[in-house]
Amino acid sequence: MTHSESTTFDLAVKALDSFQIEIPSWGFANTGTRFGKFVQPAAASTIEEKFCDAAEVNRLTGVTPTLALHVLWDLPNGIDDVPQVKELERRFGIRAGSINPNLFEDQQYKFGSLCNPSPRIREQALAHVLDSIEIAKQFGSRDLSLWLADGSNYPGSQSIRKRIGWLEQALCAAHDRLAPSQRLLIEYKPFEPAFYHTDIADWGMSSHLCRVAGLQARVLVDTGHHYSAQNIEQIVAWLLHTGLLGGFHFNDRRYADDDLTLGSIDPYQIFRIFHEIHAAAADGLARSIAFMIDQSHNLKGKIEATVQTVVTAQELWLKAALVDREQLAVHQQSCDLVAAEELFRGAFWTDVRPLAAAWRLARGLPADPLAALRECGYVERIARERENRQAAISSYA
Ligand code: AFD
Ligand code: MN
Ligand code: MN
Repeated sequence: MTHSESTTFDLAVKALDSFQIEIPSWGFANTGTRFGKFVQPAAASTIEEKFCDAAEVNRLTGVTPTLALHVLWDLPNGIDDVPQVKELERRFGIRAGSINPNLFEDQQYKFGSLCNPSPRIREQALAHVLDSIEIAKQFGSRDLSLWLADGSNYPGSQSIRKRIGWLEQALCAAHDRLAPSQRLLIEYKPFEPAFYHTDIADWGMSSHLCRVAGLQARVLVDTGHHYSAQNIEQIVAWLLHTGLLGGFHFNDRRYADDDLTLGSIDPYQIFRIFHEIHAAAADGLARSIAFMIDQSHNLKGKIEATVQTVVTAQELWLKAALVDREQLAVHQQSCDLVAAEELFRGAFWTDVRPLAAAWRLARGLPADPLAALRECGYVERIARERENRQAAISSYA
């Protein structure tokens, strides 16, 4: 199909109408690195403030209706906090999204959680996962998003194969507790905080664990969880081909799991990932893929960085949608390398900001969400309110 002006806009509308991305509650809170944190007056410190900030991002962008929750940080009392959060869902028009158990902060997890040599600690970790699944059921959340920090720091200090067996048992038990509509997303990460081996280090291990756990388990690809030379879009193509791609935690990185804002270092990589998804969707493959942001905004303003990330993700998604895949297939088949590459890169070089702005106006949204955030004074207002609240609290402390 040739890409006339109207066809391009039709393509843009179709692509942007189909795009949603989940924002993380922890992206609004003060976070840091192991060298400390720089607190921000506008940072959210309560689940209510996180929902409020998420609602502002969704008001500006229109594509972030769900908020990923971290059980320990957002629901400190576990399932007992669900009614309060359901009230926040209603009040702010934002739904609870994926539910993230916390298997890495408790002191008992020093030598692992689901892979800990102690059966008692493994049982407690599994109990937390099962509680998190119940919380997900009460919210009607589809995805239980599991990340383990489990691993070891020194060769010979742990049995890697025993830990695989313990992990398989735990994930089977967790999978058996899922509701029919739920999924277990198994995230992999080759390094940090364990520095010799991590128990779920790559997409192959995660894929194996999905197959062992059951048909509702899927792989979660965190774009920051790869060695610098890894071809992530190739991993994505394999997971699409095998039907194991559950979703993404998007961020960018220069060195490691830096949790920088998506597209800030290598936008072309995200474009290439999105191209694989558009192409697979055209083949009826890419269903129910969860797009989620997983970033820590240590230096940038939390809400500004989140809006910037959402806008960048939309633009890269739209750029990838503009690839003329039929013509590309012709060049690929004939091995016309430069023609294929020039067509592919041509879509990436396209400035889609006018198209995205037109789509936003057609949907009753600000043409430039970042500018709208700056103009509306939301950040300044909540910074004053939250600073005053902190001052009031500390005056009683
Ligand atoms: C850290 C981990 C992982 C996890 C996230 C939220 O590296 O990406 O998904 O925390 O728990 O970034
Ligand atoms: Mn992640
Ligand atoms: Mn991470």
